[in-house]
Amino acid sequence: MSLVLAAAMCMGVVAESHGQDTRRRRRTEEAKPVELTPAQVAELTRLANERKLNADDLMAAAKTFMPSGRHDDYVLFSSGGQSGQVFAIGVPSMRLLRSISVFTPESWQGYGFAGDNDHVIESLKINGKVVAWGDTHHPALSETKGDYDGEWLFIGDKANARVAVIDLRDWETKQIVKNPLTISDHGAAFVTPNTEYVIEGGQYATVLGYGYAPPEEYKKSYRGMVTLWKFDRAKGRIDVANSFALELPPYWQDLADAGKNASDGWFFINSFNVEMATGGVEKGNPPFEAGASKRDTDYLHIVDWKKAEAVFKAGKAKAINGFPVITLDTSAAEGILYFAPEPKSPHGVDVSPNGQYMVVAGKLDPHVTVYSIDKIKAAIAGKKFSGKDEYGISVLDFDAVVEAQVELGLGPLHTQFDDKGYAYTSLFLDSAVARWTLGGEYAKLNPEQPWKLVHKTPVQYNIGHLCAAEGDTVSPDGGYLISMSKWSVDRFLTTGPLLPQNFQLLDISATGTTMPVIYDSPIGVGEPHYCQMIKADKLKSWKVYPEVGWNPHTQRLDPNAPKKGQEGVKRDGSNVLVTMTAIRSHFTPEHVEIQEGDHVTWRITAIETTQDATHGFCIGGYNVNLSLEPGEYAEFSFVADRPGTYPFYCTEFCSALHLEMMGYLHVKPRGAAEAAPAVPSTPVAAGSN
Ligand code: CUK
Ligand code: CUA
Repeated sequence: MSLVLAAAMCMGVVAESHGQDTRRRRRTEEAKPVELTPAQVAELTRLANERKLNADDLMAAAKTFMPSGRHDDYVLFSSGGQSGQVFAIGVPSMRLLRSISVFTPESWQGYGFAGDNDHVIESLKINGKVVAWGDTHHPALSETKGDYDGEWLFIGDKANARVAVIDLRDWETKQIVKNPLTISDHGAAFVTPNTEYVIEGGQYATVLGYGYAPPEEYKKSYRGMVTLWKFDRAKGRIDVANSFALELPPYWQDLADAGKNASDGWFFINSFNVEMATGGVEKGNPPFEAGASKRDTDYLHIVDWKKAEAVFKAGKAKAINGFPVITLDTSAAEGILYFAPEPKSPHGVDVSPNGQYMVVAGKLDPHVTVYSIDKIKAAIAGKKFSGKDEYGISVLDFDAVVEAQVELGLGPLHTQFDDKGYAYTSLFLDSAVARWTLGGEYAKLNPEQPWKLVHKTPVQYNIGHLCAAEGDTVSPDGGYLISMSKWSVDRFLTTGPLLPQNFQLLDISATGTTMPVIYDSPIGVGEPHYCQMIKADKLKSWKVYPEVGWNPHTQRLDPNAPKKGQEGVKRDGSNVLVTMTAIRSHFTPEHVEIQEGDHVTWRITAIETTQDATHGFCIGGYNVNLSLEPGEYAEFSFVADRPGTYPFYCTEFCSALHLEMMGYLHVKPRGAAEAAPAVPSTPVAAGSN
């Protein structure tokens, strides 16, 4: 063996043993109590003055800085807006940990780049057309007894009415379902307290089942809907066969939230455009924005989902586009759906941790309106109705169901909760986060009067959603709150006319009027809407796949996964099967010789077991790139319709000899002078290790 080769292999060995490298150190323990020397205080003061930092800035830095190797306390799962993805961000450092591909192909993760018939691309088809993006709005972590359990994450695509299921063991998308009734949605996804159902609420009314009717027939033919997707936790998939929907009037349903504790068994949906305005500025009609805001009230939809489930199971749903739908008549007759008036164009509805209160924020009303589930139940039982809507649904008497109205400021949108009896509401027009007190059993938790505004912290600028630590569960943690500010304007360096959104971290650990912004984080990849913040130690993520040859799509060992020593290229007519393994720092085999026109199936196992020893695999010109995480098995196929010599290589810098981790795909032109060489049909000898 030459010296050079010996040295190179040695480097490979060093790289391969990296996982056990004792030089790696991570700071997990708390540092010793700090005592700054006078010299350090002087240096810190000098630095602060040099960088123009005040005492609050130093405090904010101390609250958010993560020493190298220290882990964050929380993970924020954020919608990625038009990027179609989910972002995972550490809190309090606000460091981006990962983008999870959901509705948009993404090459680093090899998501949608596995040749022809890629299962991701197949799953993105709507009516036969690949729709390769999404407008993700509302992520929903799976819950057990109303608390995040860290197992699954769901997210809706507003543009195309799809819901995705992400497995939080490997943080990969496992399933995408397309709503069979509606083209676009909005109130997705929300889960019931034990993740029995993943709820997908709609928004813009259409003719259910992708039908057509002119706007003149709006009231007669257009409808809203809410879909209850049954989640099968054992299978980790939405069980479409046991899912159903409710027909709703063509009011534009907006956000939704599931009841919990006192309101378990119910869910709540806002609406706007109860006016049923049909717009048409081009014909001299009032535009939607005016037409949909004429009335003083819209309707809070109150749904008894346990009753709806029983009605569905009793076979009383009617099929639309092959999907079971409980009609408005059935909902009215069975007492599944009720309305309560809610002030002017509401946006968010959020259920308090004890399930007692539903907080509705009206975009055009400076108050939040708080409904009580006890009062709602009593009003339904006592038939305290103020009438019926045009579709026969009973409207509850407003005064009979409202607990409080709290004046907060301009443009209230969304509300979250903490562990101290406070609620937090985003004020879009005021550009502020309002802290206010809950009443009832929460009144004893804080010193202020119940149902009162306590404080407003300005944010920059125009906050949409906000998110407190586990702030929409039965047991919020308090401590941190994210302001998902829509505009950043002057907060960062200018990035051309398109500017990032601004996630701002607020410290909500103190009571009263202390609630400072302690970090600004630009999000330059899409416009996120909602996010949820989970305690990091609830996540039980895999470090590597459980076994070598693991198929992430089935989440089990795959019988087709190539094993070491069995690699090779086999031909059957014009079908070629490539069986490959990948390990630092080589693919086996390294040469793959085929004929133009061959149908190629290519299987690769990453036979690594070391954490983070990920390889990539690309074939330039054939639109193939895979991410081969330790233990992962992947398969792709393509038709070799372009002859030539194609280097394939590893796209992750995996070792000192990463650049050498390559090989050639030789596609011989049809009718080349030399007859096709017999490609080896016996396994190729394994590599040098
Ligand atoms: S929506 Cu975006 S700010 Cu889609 Cu939840 Cu309120
Ligand atoms: Cu494997 Cu680079």
